[in-house]
Amino acid sequence: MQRMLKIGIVCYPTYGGSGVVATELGKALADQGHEIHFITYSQPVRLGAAHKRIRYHEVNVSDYPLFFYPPYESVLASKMVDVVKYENLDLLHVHYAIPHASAAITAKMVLAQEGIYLPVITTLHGTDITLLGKDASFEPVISFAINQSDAVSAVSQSLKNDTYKLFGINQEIEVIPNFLNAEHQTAPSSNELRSEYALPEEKVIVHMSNFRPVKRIIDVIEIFERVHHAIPSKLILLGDGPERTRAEQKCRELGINDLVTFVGNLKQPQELLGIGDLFMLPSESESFGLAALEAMAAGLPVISTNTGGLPEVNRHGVTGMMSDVGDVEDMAKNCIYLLSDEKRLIKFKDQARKRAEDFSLEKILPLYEKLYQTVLERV
Ligand code: GMT
Repeated sequence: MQRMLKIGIVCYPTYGGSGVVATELGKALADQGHEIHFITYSQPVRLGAAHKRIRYHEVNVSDYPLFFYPPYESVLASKMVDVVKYENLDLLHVHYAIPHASAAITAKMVLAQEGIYLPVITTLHGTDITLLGKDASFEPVISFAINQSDAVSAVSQSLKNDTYKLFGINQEIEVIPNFLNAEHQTAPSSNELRSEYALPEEKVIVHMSNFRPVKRIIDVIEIFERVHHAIPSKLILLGDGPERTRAEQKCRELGINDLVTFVGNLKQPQELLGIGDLFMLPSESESFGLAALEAMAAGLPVISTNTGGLPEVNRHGVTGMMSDVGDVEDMAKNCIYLLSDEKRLIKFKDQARKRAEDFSLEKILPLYEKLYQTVLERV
């Protein structure tokens, strides 16, 4: 019989793929019978309703006049030590290298002094490697934290390759892809909701992200500007972030603001994804592309770039189409190709939905549980 574990999960609680994956993983593990302790600075957005096997431990950094930079990493490590000791955790699973993996390694060393062995599992999500990895000021600490972890996973083969390329790693890295939660697997689409955003003869194009520069939101708008002349359509933008104002200005400048809805952040985006016909993700870099997977599960073919882990999710000519980063002409051409032929669009929608099943919770969850068991068997 499988042993039920007490697991600490550390993640960014905000909107963003790594926090979503960590939270959904914790919820799924709790459903399996494990006891989950989230350790973060605020309640993870996807945590939702209370669960009898989920606890949440908030990390509070006190405001002290001497601090120019609040010492979050030290407080986080101390909190980890406290929760591991007093809740008798079996292991810590940290998502994102900086500062979670490095704080976990500090906690591990503190606990070792007291004779407590703390296994640390680190999951790499993307920009902790692809963007921060290029910044020499982080490199020694990221390499150390990865090498000192008891097990490391990356969300795609591409991210695994980048990690070996950018850091001095002597650790085995296991690829465990992103997965879909139960709501995404069952979300129905609604004609009534669709009619609030578009006329029956219009197509609905959707983009969802945290509007960071890496998402190239201006490309989304430039592509849509080309598409709507050929295909009557509307653009729905889900999410929020630093590029939103620039994106709004761009829509006004192009005179398409009536065709574009900025919805903002949604805790449960699947209902709106479900009314779409096509999803756009023209990212500069993307280690996996959870948003694309969530869209595919809702039956939206994906027009994306061919960067990072995207080709491991989106199949060119099957579940969507891919282009080089910045090639807005090609992406607009691909959108028109898919939207202009109803039979072709339906075929792509079915294929996208089918491909998303490869990343179901049932398929991916056991990979994490196996990783935990492997680490614990070494004790
Ligand atoms: O994409 C973001 O900006 C958020 C970022 C994060 O770290 O939360 O997402 C990363 O992790 C996701 C979950 O593993 C991946 O699906 C995203 O592709 C990845 N983002 C990038 O690589 C830019």
